[in-house]
Parts: sequence; structure tokens; C-alpha cells
Amino acid sequence: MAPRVANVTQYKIRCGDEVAAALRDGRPVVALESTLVAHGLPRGENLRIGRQIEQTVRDHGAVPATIGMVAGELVVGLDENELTRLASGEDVLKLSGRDLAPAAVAGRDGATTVASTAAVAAAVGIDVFATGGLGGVHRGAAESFDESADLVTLAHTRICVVCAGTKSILDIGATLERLETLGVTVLGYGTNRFPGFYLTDSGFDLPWRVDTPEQVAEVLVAGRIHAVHPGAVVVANPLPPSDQVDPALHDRVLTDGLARAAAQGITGKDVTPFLLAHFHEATAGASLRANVQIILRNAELAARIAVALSKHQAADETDSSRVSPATP
Ligand code: PSU
Ligand code: MN
Repeated sequence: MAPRVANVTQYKIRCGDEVAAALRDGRPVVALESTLVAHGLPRGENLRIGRQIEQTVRDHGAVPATIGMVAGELVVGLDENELTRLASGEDVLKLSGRDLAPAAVAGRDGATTVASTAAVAAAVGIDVFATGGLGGVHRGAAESFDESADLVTLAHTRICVVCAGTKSILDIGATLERLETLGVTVLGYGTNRFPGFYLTDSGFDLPWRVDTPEQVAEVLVAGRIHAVHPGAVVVANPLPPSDQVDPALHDRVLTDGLARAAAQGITGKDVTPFLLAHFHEATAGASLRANVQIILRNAELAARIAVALSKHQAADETDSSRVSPATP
């Protein structure tokens, strides 16, 4: 039997027209993930919030590129119909990087996580990506080995990810240790402390602090000129204390949610959506309001970083040597 030859065109990544034009012209683009819309926010509100995230990117001068898979095609810059399909479809998969190729062959619809969104965005030349919270090391990971693929992917993907730290449902200390081991640069935005997603301050210190989008852009440019370190730059942007979920409520709901997840035997990629849905329900919408605030603030900051970075690039002399001679 002759081997089946894959159809090259069918498996190419398709950029939406607006995103393709912006990338061609070197204008600022911000990548957005679709898992937080399809699996992290409640149905009925998720589409409206997804659109709001895109509008926030536009309002701050960049082109939004929401990434996802539609009928097996990997799309960068979902259009209105495609976003609606992923936000409200019955059978939308949660796709990490390892799932992309089989889902393409199977012709499936799927939402991309931080890991797969970062990888696809970097592959098409997008430098900045906004999300809510990173995946990380789950509590009890010493036994379950449950660590998000987000971490390992960021170790070798050159992209700037703006987030509110890592979800507070995780083991934050262990996640920070893994980020260090994996060589992921972490910058606090206006803070020396790692944010805890729903909570402003996770209680853990960070090695680096930046205070403006221009400083972030400069860090990205320095890394690119050195070209010796392949990992991501995480910009950790905390919620203001007035917008965080009440810490006592947070701890109660989390304890209860973890017990329910264990009792119901929730494992693997279902853990994060289960816990997020539990929070939205058990806090009567307080965690949802915080979640939306987080994403919109990160979309704004990511757009401002992308704008600052595109100015840098315009001003850059094309200098081919990245090693400067020793001064005599
Ligand atoms: N941030 C949010 N909501 C989410 C997520 C992040 O505000 O739903 C998603 C991201 O797509 C992230 C994923 O990559 O949760 C992590 O899932 P896991 O722990 O299974 O790797
Ligand atoms: Mn997991």
C-alpha cells in the first residue's frame, strides 16, 4: 500500500488577514489563548469576555490574534464566527502542544492552552502574549506528577507572556522553583512579589522588577541580541488589592474545591477547568469578576509592551554582529 501523503496546505498555520498584514508590516500584535475562553470562563459569558479581551488589545494600539483550532486548521487570529464556534461549541477540545497534530489530522475543533498558544505564536513571529494565569505545579504533585506543560514549553519558547502569576489553586512555591530550574525569566510588573492570580501577592519574592512597558521591551531586545537563552520572559502583573478575591474566602473555597476534585476522581487536563468552575460558583461570581479584571489588565499591558517593542525595532540599526569588540 502506498503511504498516505499528508496534504501540506491543509496543515499550514493560517493567519487571519489583519494579523498577517500587521506581522508583515512589523506592527504590534498580541497573541491570546482560547482555552481560557472555552474552558476557563462560564458558558454564556465567555464569548462576550473573549471579545472584550480583543477590544482591549485594540484600544491600546495592537492587533489581537486569538489562537485556536477550527475543523483541524490551526488559526492565528480567529474571526468572529470562529471565536463563537470555540466559545459555544459542544465538542471543543483543550489542546496542549502535544495534541495539535493529532487534532489537526482528526479535523477537530480545539482551544489552545498557554503552552500551545505560546508555541504557535512564536512560530509565526508574534513576540507578546496575554493570558490570565500560567499553569504550574499542582498541589500534591509529589505523588500525582501533575505539572502543567506550560512550564516546560516556556523553557524553550521565545515569547513574552503577560499573566497574573500562576493560579492560586496550584503549589506556587514549587511552580517558582520549576520556573527557575527551567530558565524562564520572571519579571514582577510594579512589584517585587509574585502575584497569586486571584490574590495580589502570593507571598513569594521575585528576582526582577520592571515598572514600564518600555523596560519590558528593552529586556526582550537585550535577550534577542544576546541570543544565548531560548526561554520565555514572564511578566507577572498583579491585581490591585482592591480587586483581589478576599483571601479568607479564597482559602475556604480552595480547600473545598480540592476535596471535591479528589472525591470525584478529577485528573489530568480536567483539573484546572474543574477548580476554576468551582471557584466561580462557590464565590458567587467574585472570582469571575477578578478573573475578567486580570485578563483585561494583562491584555492592556501586553498591547503596551508590543507597541513599545515595535518602536524599538523601528529604531534598531541592523547590526549583524552581536559581539562588540573589547574596548582598548
Ligand atoms: N488562565 C485563566 N484561565 C484558564 C487558563 C489560564 O485565567 O483557563 C488555562 C490556560 O490555558 C492554561 C491552562 O494553559 O489553564 C492550564 O491547564 P493545565 O493545568 O491542565 O496545564
Ligand atoms: Mn495537569
